[in-house]
Amino acid sequence: MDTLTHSCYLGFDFSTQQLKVVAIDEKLQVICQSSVQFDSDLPEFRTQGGVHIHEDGVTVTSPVLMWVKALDLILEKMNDELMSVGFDFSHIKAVSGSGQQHGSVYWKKGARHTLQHLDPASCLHILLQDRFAVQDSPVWMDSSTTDQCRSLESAVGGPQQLADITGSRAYERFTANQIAKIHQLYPDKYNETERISLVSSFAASLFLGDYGAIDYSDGSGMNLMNIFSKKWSESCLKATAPQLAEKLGDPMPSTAVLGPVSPYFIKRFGFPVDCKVVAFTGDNPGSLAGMHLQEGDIAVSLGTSDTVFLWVKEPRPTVEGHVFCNPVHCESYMGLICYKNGSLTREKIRNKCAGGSWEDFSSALRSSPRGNNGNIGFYFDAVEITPSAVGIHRFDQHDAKVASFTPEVEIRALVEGQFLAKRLHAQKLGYKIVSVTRVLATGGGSANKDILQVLSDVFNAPVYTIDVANSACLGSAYRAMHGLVAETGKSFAEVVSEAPRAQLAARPTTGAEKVYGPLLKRYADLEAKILMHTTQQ
Ligand code: XUL
Repeated sequence: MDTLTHSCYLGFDFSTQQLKVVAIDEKLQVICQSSVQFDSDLPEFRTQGGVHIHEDGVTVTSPVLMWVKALDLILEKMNDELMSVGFDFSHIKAVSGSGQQHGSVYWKKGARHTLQHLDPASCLHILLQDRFAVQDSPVWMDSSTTDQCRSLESAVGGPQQLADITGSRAYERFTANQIAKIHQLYPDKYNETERISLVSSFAASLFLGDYGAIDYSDGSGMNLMNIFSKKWSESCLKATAPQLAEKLGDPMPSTAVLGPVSPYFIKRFGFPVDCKVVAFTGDNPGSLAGMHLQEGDIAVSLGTSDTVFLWVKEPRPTVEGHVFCNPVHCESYMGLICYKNGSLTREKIRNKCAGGSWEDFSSALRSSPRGNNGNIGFYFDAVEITPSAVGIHRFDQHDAKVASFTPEVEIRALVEGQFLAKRLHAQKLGYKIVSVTRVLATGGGSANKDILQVLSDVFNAPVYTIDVANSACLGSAYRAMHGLVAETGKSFAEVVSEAPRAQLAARPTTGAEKVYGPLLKRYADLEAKILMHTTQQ
């Protein structure tokens, strides 16, 4: 094998329940992968699903040392995995990674010095065991900071004003509100803190042997960074905690090379001296890279909850959804929208209207007209996130509220309604459908061709399916590769042009836009109505 094809790149994903790693070669082929499950591989930390849910039911944390120990473990495993395919750590040109978003790590004073002088004879979790001011890191599942959210919003003039600066209104899981809580409840721990990292930049720091910068994309999930100037917002910093800017360090582009891998990795594992650490980012931005989303694309993940990622050029932050800096293209943005009523609602309507059969559900979609003769439905069994509303609301072609639909109309109303909502809220965040737009569908629901045909018609764009089981991890490996050439102006799209392609699953039917353009307008008006009557059934 020649030296070029014998190089590889590592992508890590520090997610909620596990740490994963994937290695790719120069041709972007996955050569091997490994994972550590926190609950079962590290039972001494006694987590469930990788977290501790505290007695109050709203505080959710993970032990920071568990993440460190998981890295010790996965590197040992990966050594064997690489050997089994004829590689070893000396072939690695660059590493990057992603982490669950919003979670925070509090390094104790003196920890930087420790990171810079790690003894290669010992494990990371032993070397770093007393190096954190806060042992239990708050994670994205925490919802204990409502007071801090309201106070941050009022300090900057309200929720929309905060979204205008940081890309999102205040959310409990966002890092500013978690930091404010730590400062208020444990001022000593806050004062003992030398550096605050996100899960992503904490992981980068381990590889770097120094504090790794927070990247712009994951930094957008903090309610602290101005997503346009890409600097910490003075008013947000001030409203959160004292001396915060110095504890955060300056954010950096997501494509930046942070530096060479630390001597610890060279001596302990045999990484090459010129192996680079490319900025780590959040798992959702990592997935955008893993799916190689391009300008104008939208990714729709149809799972328990539905998630939408957007590539946006000119974002318009709102109080619904999030705008992050784009992880692979400095001048662009990414939108993220979460919908709570996803596959459980689709299954409920399938059970009620199609006798539990996806086949019958599909045939109802095939035999009903596009636009559903003007009938529109909203199906929010659980309180919806986007928009904030609840209940089942059905409207006929004259916008009159009706109590029920026939099974066939109900099935189409559900599917069209879910996709109209996605298009509506994506457009509200500044998303524009352009001639090259692709809709990338993932998740369990994307297996159904008839659902995908409705998706294609509603967006008037072709739908492609893509397997994203490892998207954040794979995206990190791609980003590691791109990071090495980003400075030369080479685009991420060029670097991943040889990566496995998404498969075309549906094309829009001729005339679809004539049906769904006007329907979208009506859907938006009706949605505004139900916001005011959220308890009606
Ligand atoms: C996004 C979010 C989660 C985490 C967990 O805002 O909170 O998706 O990133 O993986």
